[in-house]
Amino acid sequence: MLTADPTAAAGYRELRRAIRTEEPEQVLQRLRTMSVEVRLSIVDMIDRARMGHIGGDLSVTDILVTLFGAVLDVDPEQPTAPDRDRFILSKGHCAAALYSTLAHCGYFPASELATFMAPQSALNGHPNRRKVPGVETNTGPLGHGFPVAVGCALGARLRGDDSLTVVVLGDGEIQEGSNWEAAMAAGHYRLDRLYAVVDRNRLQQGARTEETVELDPLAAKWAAFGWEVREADGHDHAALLAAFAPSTSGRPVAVVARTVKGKGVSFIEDRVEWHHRVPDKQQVQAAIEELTR
Ligand SMILES: Cc1ncc(C[n+]2csc(CCOP(=O)(O)OP(=O)(O)O)c2C)c(N)n1
Ligand SMILES: [Mg+2]
Repeated sequence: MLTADPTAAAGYRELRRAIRTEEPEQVLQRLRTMSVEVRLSIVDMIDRARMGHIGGDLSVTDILVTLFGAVLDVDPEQPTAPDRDRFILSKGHCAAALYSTLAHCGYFPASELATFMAPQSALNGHPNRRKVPGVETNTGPLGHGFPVAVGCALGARLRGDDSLTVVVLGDGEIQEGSNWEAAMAAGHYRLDRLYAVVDRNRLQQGARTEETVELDPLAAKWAAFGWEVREADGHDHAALLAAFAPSTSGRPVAVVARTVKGKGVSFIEDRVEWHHRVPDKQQVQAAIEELTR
C-alpha cells in the first residue's frame, strides 16, 4: 500500500483553504492550473509505460480536478477516515487520470507516477484499493463501480453521516445493464447525497456511442429513474462546481458532463482511434507544447 506524501498533502490542505476563501476567478484559475498539471502527468505516464487510455484520461481530467480540488471532503493523510466523502472512478481504465489527481493531492508521492504499469508497481492499469490510498473499490470491468457507489451512499444513510458519494461513469460504460439496476435502486432510496457523473464524450472503445447502442435522450433516462439531472460542460470548472451543488429535490443527482475525448491535445480530440493509442515521441512533445501553451 502506498502512503501519503506529507509535503504534497500540506499543499493540498493549503489549496482547499484558499479555495474556500478566494474570489471565484482565483479559484477557477487554481483549478485550471491543476488540470494542466494533471494532463501533463497523464501524458508522461503513458509515454513511459507505452500503454494506457489517453483519450478517456484527458476527457475526465477536469471532472476529477473539480471534485478533488473543490468538492470532496477528504484528507489524503487519512484516506480511510470513517466520515470521508467517497469517490469511485467506475470507468477504471482511466486510472492514469485518477492516480495523477491523487498524487497531486498528496495521497502518495508524485514520483510513483513514473512506475505506472511497471512490474511490481502499485499503479496498475486499473485501480486497486489494496495498493493505492484514495481508491475506494477496484474498477476496470465496466458496470461495477456504480453499484458499489450506491452501496456506499446507502451505507452512509444507514450510519447517519452526511458524507457524499460521487461516481464517474463512462458513457459507453452505461450500456452495461448493471448501471441501470444501480440507478433504479438509488432513485428508489432517494439517495440525495449520491452524485453520478457521466463523462459524455460520445465515444467508446471502437466507435461513437450512438452508432453502437443509442443513449440519447440521456437526461430523460436518468430523470425516469428518479434522479435530479444536471447538464454541464465537463471542461468548465465553474459549470461543474455549480453541478455539484446540493440536491434540491431529495433525489440523487446525475451530472451529464459534455466532454471531448482527448481534451487538450488537438490531434487526440474526438478521435476514436485514440481510445488507447500511445503517442510516439514527436506526438508526446507536441502534446506537452499544446498543454503548456
Ligand atoms: C465489462 C467490460 N467490457 C469491456 C471492457 C473493455 N473496455 C475498456 S474501456 C471500454 C470503452 C469504454 O467507453 P466509455 O465508457 O465511453 O469510456 P471513455 O470514452 O471515457 O474512455 C471498453 C469496452 C471493460 N473494461 N469492461
Ligand atoms: Mg466515452
